[in-house]
Amino acid sequence: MDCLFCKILNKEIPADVIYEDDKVIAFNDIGPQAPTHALIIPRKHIATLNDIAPEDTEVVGHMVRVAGIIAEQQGFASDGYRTVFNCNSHGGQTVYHIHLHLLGGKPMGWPPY
Ligand code: DGP
Repeated sequence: MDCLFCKILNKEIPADVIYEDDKVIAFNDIGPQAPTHALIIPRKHIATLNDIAPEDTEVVGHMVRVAGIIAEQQGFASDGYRTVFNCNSHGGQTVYHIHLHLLGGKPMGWPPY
């Protein structure tokens, strides 16, 4: 399967990995939009949010929990942070392996466009 994030998972492409366990890994985004901009991805290839199956809900919940763990580790949990899932073209998704963006370390505005 020609998936960039599967290649990162398989260590075929290098990445700055900041967290990993049996279900997910997290690494720094190549084009950071905040002092911390990490991507949390499941080890299972799931192309988009529309492809989440009933048996995937545990890992998706775990991705959100890992965002909080990283925020604590990086020291901005209490100040706050932004998490984003982009889905398909209107959502701005460019890599078709679901990923949770974690952005922190500065105040962020809303709406995000
Ligand atoms: P999205 O637009 O939501 O699909 O986000 C994809 C993100 O992936 C985007 O913020 C840039 C990041 N990205 C793309 N290619 C690479 C790469 O090779 N390495 C890393 N670390 N991040 C990448």
